[in-house]
Amino acid sequence: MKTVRFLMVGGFLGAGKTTTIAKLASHYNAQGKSVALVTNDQAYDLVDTHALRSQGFNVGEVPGACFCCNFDDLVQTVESLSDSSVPDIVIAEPVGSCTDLVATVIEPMKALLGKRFELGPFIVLLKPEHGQKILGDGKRRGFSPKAEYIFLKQLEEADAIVINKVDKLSEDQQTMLWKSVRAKFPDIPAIHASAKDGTNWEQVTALFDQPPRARQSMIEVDYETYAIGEAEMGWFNCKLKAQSKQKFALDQLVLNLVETIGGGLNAPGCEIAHLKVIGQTMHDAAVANLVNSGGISELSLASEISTKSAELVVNARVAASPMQIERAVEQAAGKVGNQCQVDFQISSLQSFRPAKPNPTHRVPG
Ligand SMILES: Nc1nc2c(ncn2[C@@H]2O[C@H](COP(=O)(O)OP(=O)(O)OP(=O)(O)O)[C@@H](O)[C@H]2O)c(=O)[nH]1
Ligand SMILES: [Mg+2]
Repeated sequence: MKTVRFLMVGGFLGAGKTTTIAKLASHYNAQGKSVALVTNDQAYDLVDTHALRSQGFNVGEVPGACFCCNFDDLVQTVESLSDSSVPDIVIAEPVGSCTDLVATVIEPMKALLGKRFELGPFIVLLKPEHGQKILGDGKRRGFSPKAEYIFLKQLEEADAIVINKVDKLSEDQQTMLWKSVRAKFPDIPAIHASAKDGTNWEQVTALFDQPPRARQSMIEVDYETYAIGEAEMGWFNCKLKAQSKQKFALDQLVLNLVETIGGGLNAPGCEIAHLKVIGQTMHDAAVANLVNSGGISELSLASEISTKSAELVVNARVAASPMQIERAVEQAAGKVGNQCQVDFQISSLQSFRPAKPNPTHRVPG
């Protein structure tokens, strides 16, 4: 039986996991290897799944709970991806607010499925937009200490840390993050890279080619703190049908929506972790993102088309109440609809705060 290499790419909400996974998949495809991807979320209707499929990738989805709490679904999804032809590599993206993934996903995979899957290293991306606040001088805070706890635990369990988005960091910012990572996690290899422009990409792929680090023990995680930190995040997903008598530019519409929703959430103590909108027609897709409060909304996938109708999906993870996010989305739909002469119909609305993590398996520390 063929052994499948299983890779998981960690990192906080908006760190660049989906971007990295797409780039890795293209890299392996170019080497003649077949790749299957697995996305994951606490909710349904995932922008990432649509975005990766629109780029032609073979994607399985584990919705409704994170990998650690839904381990059996992860295994089933990976198995179903191999139904027609077994991929050489499976790359999985866990939920960006999860931690303790080595003890609850990687080690159980090894123990239960080690004959069929060759586990790769657990590489965690450092999100600089929040890393600078959390690892910096402590003055510019975004999240509460309990949510920051998750950010730091994610890095602590990494086999290697990739400080991502180096293309948008000044030399000083790079140095600051580098020194903080070295001081806080002296034993974990780290590199700077950009999943977007490919800076240090060879080093990134070399990391993923390594075997996992031999571990003496698992990290310690206080599940009470973890649960409170995760529940600080309001989770909101919905679908929108956009229709107009005249053609509208799809890229501009999704960008406008993200900017306007972000503007509506610009309140003290209300930090955006990741707000993303995908707009799709039969053949094209556009994705807009905002990864921190006060940041700049940007297009991560451009469609370059105009259309009279599109299906949109909004995924928002924000340190705010689910009601606040829902109101901001509804108001933004009204405002952007008026500006662009587009009629929006909202459906499949899901909003909640994540429940306390309850892993299916956890190997003892
Ligand atoms: N400038 C820059 N932007 C990046 C880079 N990597 C990712 N991004 C952008 O960061 C945003 C979030 O990227 P994603 O890949 O969706 O992040 P993610 O970690 O998958 O986010 P979640 O699934 O919500 O946890 C998008 O706008 C990306 O274009 C990078 O290396 N440089
Ligand atoms: Mg993602």
